[in-house]
Amino acid sequence: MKNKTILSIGLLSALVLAGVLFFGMNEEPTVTVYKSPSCGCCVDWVDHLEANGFDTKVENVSNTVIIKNKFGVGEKLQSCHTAVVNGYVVEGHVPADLVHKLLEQKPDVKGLAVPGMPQGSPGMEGSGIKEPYKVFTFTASGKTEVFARR
Ligand SMILES: [Cu+2]
Repeated sequence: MKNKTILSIGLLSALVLAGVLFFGMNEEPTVTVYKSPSCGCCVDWVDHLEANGFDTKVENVSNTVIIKNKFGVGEKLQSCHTAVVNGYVVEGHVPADLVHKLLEQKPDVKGLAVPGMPQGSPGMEGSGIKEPYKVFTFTASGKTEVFARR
């Protein structure tokens, strides 16, 4: 009887350890967000990422254009903030579920972008207006494709 109890405890510990390892490995990577210090909707987008399982690191920069040029975000794709996660660039108010999808599917692109700041996109809900918008993939050479419509 005693041996059985010890065995049970052993099995339970092994299961718990396996669980910790499993979830540990599935943890989402940190998203580094570059934004200007005064950007409010950028902070709201960061909150949206956090609420959807991402760890974030915010870098306030005085000139976001330098960052956009550095990460190859073309003029037509530009928004307020630029983020980097697992080597992918995420420009603007991209919904978190699409960032998860990007990291799962690992397409051969530079990143995702929501150009401008569409009303109703994550972090842009303030007005209550919901404007339809497109989420694009873009490549280093500037080729874009529609990844999702919201
Ligand atoms: Cu914004």
